[in-house]
Amino acid sequence: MNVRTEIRTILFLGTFLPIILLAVVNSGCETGYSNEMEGTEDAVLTSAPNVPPPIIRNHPSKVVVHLFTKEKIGRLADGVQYQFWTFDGTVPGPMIRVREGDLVEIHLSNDPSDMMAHNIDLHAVIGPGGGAASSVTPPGHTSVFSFKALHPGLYVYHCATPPVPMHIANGMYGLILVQPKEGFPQVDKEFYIMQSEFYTTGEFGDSGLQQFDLQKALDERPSYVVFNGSVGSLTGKNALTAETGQIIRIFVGNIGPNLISSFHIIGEVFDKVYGEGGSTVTEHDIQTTLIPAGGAAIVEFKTEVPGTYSIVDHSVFRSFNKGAVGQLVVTGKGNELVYSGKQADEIYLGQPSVNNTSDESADDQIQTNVSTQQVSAEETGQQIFDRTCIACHQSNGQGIPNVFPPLAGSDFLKNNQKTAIDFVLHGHSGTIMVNGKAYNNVMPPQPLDDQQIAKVLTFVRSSFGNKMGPVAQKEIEQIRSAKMISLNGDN
Ligand code: HEC
Ligand SMILES: [Cu+2]
Repeated sequence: MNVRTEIRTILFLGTFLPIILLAVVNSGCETGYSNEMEGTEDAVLTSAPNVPPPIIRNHPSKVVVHLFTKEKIGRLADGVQYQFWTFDGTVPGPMIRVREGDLVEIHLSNDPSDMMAHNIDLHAVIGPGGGAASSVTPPGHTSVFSFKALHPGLYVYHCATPPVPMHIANGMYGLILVQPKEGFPQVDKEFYIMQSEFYTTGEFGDSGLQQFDLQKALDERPSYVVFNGSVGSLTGKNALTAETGQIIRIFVGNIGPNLISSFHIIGEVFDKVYGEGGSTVTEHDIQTTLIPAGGAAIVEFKTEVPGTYSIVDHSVFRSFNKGAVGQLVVTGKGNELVYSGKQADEIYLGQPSVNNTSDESADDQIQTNVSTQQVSAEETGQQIFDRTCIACHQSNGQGIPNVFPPLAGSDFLKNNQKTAIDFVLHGHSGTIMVNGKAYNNVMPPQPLDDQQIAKVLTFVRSSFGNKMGPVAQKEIEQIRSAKMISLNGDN
């Protein structure tokens, strides 16, 4: 190239390059995107709670998705195993992300060691069985089919080989996101959560390898309701993390197989919800969003205040007793205008007229209170137990595993007579050990007078197989007055 052509090139580029660039940028803004199919790429697959990165192409491509099925024993909870049937060896299976208009080619391989044939039904597919009809794959085979991602949104995929409910119940599901061609607004973090149930022969927490229980599945009575395939998959060291001031987007799926999820994050409000996983924001300022079985939702919110936020199905027995709880740990500087933190802790002695108090000197008590006291004078320890303790410690004092400690055969009760009185009088929160198991929950103070407490503890100590001596009313009085003094001292 001689000097003259060089100058000409520079001149040419100098004049025309900005115009060319402008044209490209403009076409991007006006028509947005090309509809021409261009190139081939392998899909990035991620296991929960990770989400594949946003797709920044402005044209459709052919996207190849390699999945395999594998039957394997895995952890359902601490000490509890289950014979899972999986996509890619995980429950849920990997998250797939494609772009609206893409031609998606699915390669489904079934591990040679599997016992069953498997296939895949993607709810984003328009075609028989959502692809299931074309992907029945015996062990040691691979099936291939393709589909065009016509509808943007978040979709469930699952195995649909007969018996379909069993393949789903055993763990064969995941999410596929068809990103709208204009993309999603940028956020700081994206997560993938999928809720599901497990129907095991044992009850929640029963250790060892658990079998699928068909009757419980038919009765829609799961032993486990979990996020991301197991109890604890999103808590403790597995908790999701974020910093204050970040915008979080969660892609949430619910496969069921039976239950609807009332998805909620305790202490957050969803700024945006893409209802039922559709391509548009349908709601703002939402506390709890319903996710049908075989459906999804996209939620977005901004973190403002540091702390640990529980992610739950607000059908709360599932969360507190069956495993459906995760955590989002937010660190960083908080905004005290948004949330003050605890500003006071003062003693409250109750309304004299409604509190079932034992204060004998208060002779101006209203009629109902007097009658309560009259009833209580005749009440037996068993009746007091049935009225107050039974809700948590259960009818035979057996408690509820991991939630309410047993009173039947409790070594704690046996070794800590004074502490037991203190629990009933003042309640207790924090970790205690009962028969080698840790409990970390809250027992509220019980609204009973000294005589009632003596009766109920005497009953508990001599029932449910317990063989401990009676508790005298005097002992209760001592502990109550000791505590009163210390409280007065505090003031
Ligand atoms: C609202 C639920 C609830 C009620 C009602 C309740 N408890 Fe408890 N109780 C608990 C919890 C939870 C613990 C464990 C506390 C912890 O983790 O700090 C506990 C612990 C205890 C313990 C010590 C641990 C053990 O297993 O030995 C005793 C004793 C006890 N409760 C007795 C009673 C008696 C008696 C009553 C009725 C007068 C009663 N509780 C009512 C929830 C309850
Ligand atoms: Cu299957």
